[in-house]
Amino acid sequence: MKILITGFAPFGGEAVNPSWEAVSRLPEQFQTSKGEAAVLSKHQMPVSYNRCGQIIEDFIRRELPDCVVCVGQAGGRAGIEVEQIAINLKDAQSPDNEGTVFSGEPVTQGGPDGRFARLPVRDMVKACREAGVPGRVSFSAGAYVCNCLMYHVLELIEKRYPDMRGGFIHVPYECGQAALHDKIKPSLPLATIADGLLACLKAL
Ligand code: PCA
Repeated sequence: MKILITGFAPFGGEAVNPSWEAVSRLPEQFQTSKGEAAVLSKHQMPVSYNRCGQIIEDFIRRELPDCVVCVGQAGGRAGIEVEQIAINLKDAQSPDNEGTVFSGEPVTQGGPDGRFARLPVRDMVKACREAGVPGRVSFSAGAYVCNCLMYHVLELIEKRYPDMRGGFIHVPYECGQAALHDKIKPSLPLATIADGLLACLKAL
């Protein structure tokens, strides 16, 4: 099984993004819990509403993976959160890394309001927790760039790659990053975030 996995570049004044740091640490090859050989192809995504869709589309077209798993940072969340749904909305006060701000705009004009993940979200969360890493199913990926990327991936799958699976996982701050903030927010060690992600992927 070929898995295309992405993490994001740092944003919002942070020096690192734990999604990319954790994805970088994952082994390139492993066995799933069903004994299938899995190979990872890793890419870093820019925090850009306007470019993320085209970039993931190019990766998918070039690599034709069996599964696409995008990962992003959700500062303030306390564990690994496998997203159930992407919504057709771009709406956040913070600009992306290109200075773009959206308020109440659709990701795709005329698209459905929401698109469900095409991943075994509950099995993934179960595997994560059994590996000793806190996790849960999340019912909101927000309305910023992560949700936008997830919506694009699911739209591409629906329109062009019906046999492909795909979805999104949010991860918390990593401890070293959180330690730089004056206000204490939940965090996990980077190695633990990577362990949780790997457990999720083994459940695919
Ligand atoms: N998290 C942001 C965008 C990039 C990232 O890692 C989000 O949750 O939308």
